[in-house]
Formats: sequence, structure tokens, C-alpha cells
Amino acid sequence: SILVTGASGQIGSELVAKLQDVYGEDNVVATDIRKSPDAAQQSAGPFEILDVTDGKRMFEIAKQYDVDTVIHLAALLSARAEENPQLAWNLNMTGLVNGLEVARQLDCQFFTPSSIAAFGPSTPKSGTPQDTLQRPNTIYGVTKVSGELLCDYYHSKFGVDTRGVRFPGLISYVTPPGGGTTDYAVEIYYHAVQYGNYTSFIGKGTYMDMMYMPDALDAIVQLMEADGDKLVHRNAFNITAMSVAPEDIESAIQELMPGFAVSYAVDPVRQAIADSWPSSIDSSCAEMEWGFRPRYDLGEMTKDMLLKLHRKLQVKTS
Ligand code: VAH
Repeated sequence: SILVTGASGQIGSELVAKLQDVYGEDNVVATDIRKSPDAAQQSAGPFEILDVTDGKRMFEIAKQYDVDTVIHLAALLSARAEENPQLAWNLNMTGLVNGLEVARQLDCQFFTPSSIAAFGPSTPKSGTPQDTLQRPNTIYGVTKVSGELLCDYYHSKFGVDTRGVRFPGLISYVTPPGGGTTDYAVEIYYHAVQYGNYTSFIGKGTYMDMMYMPDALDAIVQLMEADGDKLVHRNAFNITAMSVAPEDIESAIQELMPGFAVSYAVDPVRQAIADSWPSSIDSSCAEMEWGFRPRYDLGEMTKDMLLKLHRKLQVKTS
């Protein structure tokens, strides 16, 4: 079965449901430090409380459910990590080492996401290549680069089948993200539906890579099912669906809600994090090595987000 850590998070809560569809409800063990109401609705399959810094408990759960695949998502995201770097290092890295050790000892396939945050101010900013300079200056980015290196090490040293992607900002309507820098691109849709306007904490003209959650979930399953012999890279593949700035999302929303407007109240902390990241990354290795191809562009994502949020927030379509 598949063990998912961070199952109540932004990616986890939707990935568990998808994996249950693909592999069967009882073959997905959702775990998180607490059970969130959404996850409860979402996953009918097994759920276990797990603090990923408790390696012994993680091993016990993996043994109990005869786990052969570990999908490790539990982590502190960029903005929250900057508020407490020591906690972020401990949680992100201890959790990862524990996950890798379970995979090594129980011969599991292993997935954990990296991020565009694994790049820093000295990285080429546009068309960022798969293999390039990675000197992030956020603690989140430091844990992501360290994680990439550790996962490649476990593959070369111990033969663990580790795989990962560098996610861009992920946009979804099911479970709001917590503590990220790209979260403005999720909040903007919620505010459009609820208030008809949005004050962005990221400034005009700040380009970052983004992706709609359905494409992110498909990418995880596609990479994990790819022929390992064809993978030149492993940890972690650049993937992206679009490079957008707040005003691009504003225009896409205005297509459907003409009265919508964005104003700006830049948060210097999260703006500095965003400025240290690439404006657009190159995903050609993922396309070539395992057929990565996103389905949603900005227009299609915006249409679906607004439709689903109107339903979720029970707001009458204007
Ligand atoms: C964050 N959403 O903002 C996450 C992600 C690329 C961004 O790592 O921290």
C-alpha cells in the first residue's frame, strides 16, 4: 500500500483521494499530525496520526500496512519556515530522513516534492534549466536543496527508487495552502468570489511559475509509474504549467468577472522570498524523460477555480 505523510495538507488532501481512485481506497494510508475535517470527508480509507519526526512510529505504520510506496509531503512551507528556521529544518529534514529510512529498510519506492524554492538569487532567473546553480537564501529552499541531494544519495548509495519534482506554486480550491509565498495566487480566487476584489501581498510584475492542482496530482502519479531505467534525473524534475504575475491572474478573472480588481499591499518578507525565485523554469527534462504535459493554462484554470469556488462558497453566480 501507499503511505502518504502530510495527508491533510494542500497537496495531500487531494492526492489521497486521487490515489484511492487509482489504486483502491484500502491501499492508501493517509497520515498527518492531526486529522483535518476536509481530509476526513475526503478519505474513507485508513488514517493514522503521525508526527513525521517520530521515525519509530512511521516505521510501525509502514510495517502494519505493508507499505511499498512512501509519498512524503509533510513540511513547513516557505513563509512559515522563515518565521521559525530551526523548527523548519528539524521538521523538514528529520521527516525526510525518517521517510527515506523507512523506504530503505522496507524496500519502498519514494516520492517527495522539491520546489522552485530550491533555486536562489544567483540562479538564472528565466528559463531556469534542470541542472544549474542552486544557492537558495530561504531556510525552506535550503531544506529543499538538501532534500534533493539526500534523495539522490539514497538512490545512488542504497538503490532506493527515489523520485521528485520541483513544484511551482500550486493552485487549488479544496484545501487552502498554509504559509506559502505563492498562496496569493490561491487567495485571489477566494477573494474574487467572496468580495469581488483582492489586495495582493506580492507586487505587480512578480512572475512565478504556477500549476493547477489536477496537473500536479497527475504529475506525481505519472512520474511514479514511469520506467525508472529511462530517468536521467530523479530529484528533482523542474515542472511548470505557466509563469504569471498578479496582474495576469487579475485579467484572467476579469474575463469572467469584469468588476474584479486587485490592489497591492506588498509584504516585504514574502516579496523578498518571491524575488529570490526564478520567474520561469524550463520543464523540458520532465517532458522528455517521463512525458510530463500539463493540461491547464491560466484561462482554463481560472474558469474551473471560479466555478468550483462559487459552488464551494455557495455564492450566487453574479
Ligand atoms: C510556497 N507553495 O509558497 C509553496 C511552494 C513554490 C512555492 O514551495 O512555499
